[in-house]
Amino acid sequence: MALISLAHLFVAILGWFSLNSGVGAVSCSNRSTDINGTAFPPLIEATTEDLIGGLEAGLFTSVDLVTAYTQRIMEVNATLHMVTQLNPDVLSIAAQLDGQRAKGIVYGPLHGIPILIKNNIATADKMDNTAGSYALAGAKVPRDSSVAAKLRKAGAVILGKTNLSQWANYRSFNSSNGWSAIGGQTEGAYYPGQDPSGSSSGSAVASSLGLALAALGTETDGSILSPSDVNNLVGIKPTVGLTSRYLVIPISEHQDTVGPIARTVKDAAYVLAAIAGKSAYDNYTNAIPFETIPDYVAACNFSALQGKRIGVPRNLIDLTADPPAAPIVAVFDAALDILRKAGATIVDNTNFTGYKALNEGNYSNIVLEADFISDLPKEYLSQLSYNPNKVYSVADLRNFTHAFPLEDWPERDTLVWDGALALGFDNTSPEFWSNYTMNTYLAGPLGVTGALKNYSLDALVLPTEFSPNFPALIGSPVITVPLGAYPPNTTVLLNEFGTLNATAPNIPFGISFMGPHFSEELLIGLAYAFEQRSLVRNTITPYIQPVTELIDVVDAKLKLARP
Ligand SMILES: *[C@@H]1O[C@H](CO)[C@@H](O)[C@H](O)[C@H]1NC(C)=O
Ligand SMILES: *[C@@H]1O[C@H](CO)[C@@H](O)[C@H](O)[C@H]1NC(C)=O
Ligand SMILES: *[C@@H]1O[C@H](CO)[C@@H](O)[C@H](O)[C@H]1NC(C)=O
Ligand SMILES: *[C@@H]1O[C@H](CO)[C@@H](O)[C@H](O)[C@H]1NC(C)=O
Ligand SMILES: *[C@@H]1O[C@H](CO)[C@@H](O)[C@H](O)[C@H]1NC(C)=O
Ligand SMILES: *[C@@H]1O[C@H](CO)[C@@H](O)[C@H](O)[C@H]1NC(C)=O
Ligand SMILES: *[C@@H]1O[C@H](CO)[C@@H](O)[C@H](O)[C@H]1NC(C)=O
Ligand SMILES: *[C@@H]1O[C@H](CO)[C@@H](O)[C@H](O)[C@H]1NC(C)=O
Ligand SMILES: *[C@@H]1O[C@H](CO)[C@@H](O)[C@H](O)[C@H]1NC(C)=O
Ligand SMILES: *[C@@H]1O[C@H](CO)[C@@H](O)[C@H](O)[C@H]1NC(C)=O
Ligand SMILES: *[C@@H]1O[C@H](CO)[C@@H](O)[C@H](O)[C@H]1NC(C)=O
Ligand SMILES: CC(=O)N[C@H]1CO[C@H](CO)[C@@H](O)[C@@H]1O
Repeated sequence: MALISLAHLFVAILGWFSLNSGVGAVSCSNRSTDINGTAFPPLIEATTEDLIGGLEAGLFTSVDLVTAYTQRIMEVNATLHMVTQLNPDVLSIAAQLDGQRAKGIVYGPLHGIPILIKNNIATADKMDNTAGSYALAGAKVPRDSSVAAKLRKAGAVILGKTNLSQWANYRSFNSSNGWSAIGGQTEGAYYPGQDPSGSSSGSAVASSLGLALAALGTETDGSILSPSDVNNLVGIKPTVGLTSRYLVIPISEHQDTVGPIARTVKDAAYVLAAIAGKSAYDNYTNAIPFETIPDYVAACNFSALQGKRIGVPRNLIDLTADPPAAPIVAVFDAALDILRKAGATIVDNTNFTGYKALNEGNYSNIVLEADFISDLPKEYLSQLSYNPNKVYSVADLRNFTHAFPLEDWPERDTLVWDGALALGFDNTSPEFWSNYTMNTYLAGPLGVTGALKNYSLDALVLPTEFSPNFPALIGSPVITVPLGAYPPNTTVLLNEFGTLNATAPNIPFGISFMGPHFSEELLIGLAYAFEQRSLVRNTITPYIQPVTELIDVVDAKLKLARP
């Protein structure tokens, strides 16, 4: 359900660009965001605890929050295309949650707090779930996906659906990150025409601008981590099986996972706590090793790095990579000193010895192709209660896409599906199993789990650009935290499709913490301790921001009440 595209970039020297040139920019307003004389942060910074505090104090309601976020979405959506659909019932849902809070009924910390979800996570309501394709427009599911149901049970308000790289980037070799036929082209907010990365592009752009508290993304290989990386965010890619994939449009049962994309580690921890846990509909969740899910919010401990051994698999850092990694690596190396000062021991060159064989082999492509051929029909298409275009297989989907002009074929090809269909086997075959075994051996014992064991490490760190692949193949967790941004003298480079600015001044990047399966509690602690010591996020300013704040909504309401 989610892959980033390999970024082989054309170099286009578009000259120097000074920051804050302000194309449609409304940044750094000094306007007070106080509500009724009580200090309240701007929504681009407001945390879960700020929102809980405001709701509990009666400074605003969940309806006010929904109203403010909706107005913010409308302010920037025409430029950034990050939200494809708003929940038409959202105001009545918020009003109901407000009523319950007034009676002292609070489902949990997220009670009444708006969250956006990626347009491949199904909800049994008036919203579509399409992976951005007209093939699934109007299709219906029998019930909520497990994660949507868990969000509702936690009291969260599902505000709308976010745009994505179509089919979570599992269709084409020549499309662009964040493009879908239904959602158009998502762009990032840190540079005009910014490649938002993907495939959870809209979730990341929406979180980055405070268009909801946070958003859910999905990842198969990089699709939470990479958009979080370039949009100045915290992304948690959970262990495969910690969050249920039931009624999430799949790519690979072995690699798909659902996780939060948020502005702070603690916000991400609140959302992960709401969606983690067993589901009768996804038996990979039976692998969860704890009776009760750990307290991820309590794991946010400023001292968590004290005494930890942290490795750097240096051979994954490719200095010849596109986009150019040198500015990132310089900031990353400086960050290692922050970890040391926080009491961690850094063990450098804990290299992943499987790197070369993994890159030279084709095992991981074969695993995804065979999984997709099996999983899309079995786990999703056959589960639909209404399938208007009668798309039941990858072959049907290819035919639909080739025949439907808005799918932009052949301009954007379907070579990924063509390859999967040509493979000739699915994930029940012996060929699949031998490839899967090689893949997980090279990425595990000769990769993540091997390095952790051989060097007696608690965790590993990498610039996020290089972190997704090994953990993806073995289903182990990763958390990315903001680290820095490209400097003003950065040369602007286009994406491969030639339509977006993939590297440019002010485009953010992050640092990733990786650990063993189900080590989210540990990783959240490490990520939080780093975040609180570096506090990078609020030093990087988007070129475009909405201006609506809660105070505007509350004022308008008071004026209405007393004209
Ligand atoms: C905000 O305040 C600072 C310091 O008072 C001032 O330099 C800056 O120009 C103000 N910015 C705006 C957008 O008013
Ligand atoms: C807002 O302030 C007024 C006057 O200070 C006070 O009466 C009212 O209770 C406050 N409302 C909220 C929601 O805090
Ligand atoms: C987002 O923008 C697109 C393009 O302008 C528009 O068609 C769509 O309706 C907008 N989405 C929302 C939720 O308003
Ligand atoms: C990419 O950046 C260049 C240079 O700043 C700018 O002229 C161009 O409009 C941007 N591309 C898009 C798609 O906005
Ligand atoms: C998991 O569920 C699938 C059906 O969704 C079933 O085919 C498979 O046998 C189950 N596996 C285990 C280990 O229970
Ligand atoms: C925070 O971490 C430190 C160092 O590991 C530990 O001593 C302390 O007990 C932790 N605090 C909490 C509240 O868990
Ligand atoms: C690890 O990789 C780095 C970068 O490729 C290399 O310089 C170093 O020699 C390697 N160390 C070991 C122990 O293999
Ligand atoms: C796809 O379309 C081709 C040509 O129109 C047709 O021959 C074939 O049967 C179709 N395949 C499926 C799976 O519908
Ligand atoms: C994408 O690739 C297809 C062939 O696979 C080609 O027909 C199409 O022109 C390409 N699109 C672009 C924008 O290069
Ligand atoms: C992987 O799949 C290919 C078929 O595409 C097969 O030839 C090969 O034997 C499989 N196993 C390994 C370990 O390569
Ligand atoms: C940008 O400036 C830095 C520091 O002055 C310098 O090291 C770097 O080479 C420059 N980069 C480019 C692309 O000119
Ligand atoms: C549902 C929705 O919002 N669709 C819009 C997404 O963006 C494209 C292109 O900008 C529009 O044409 C759609 O109407």
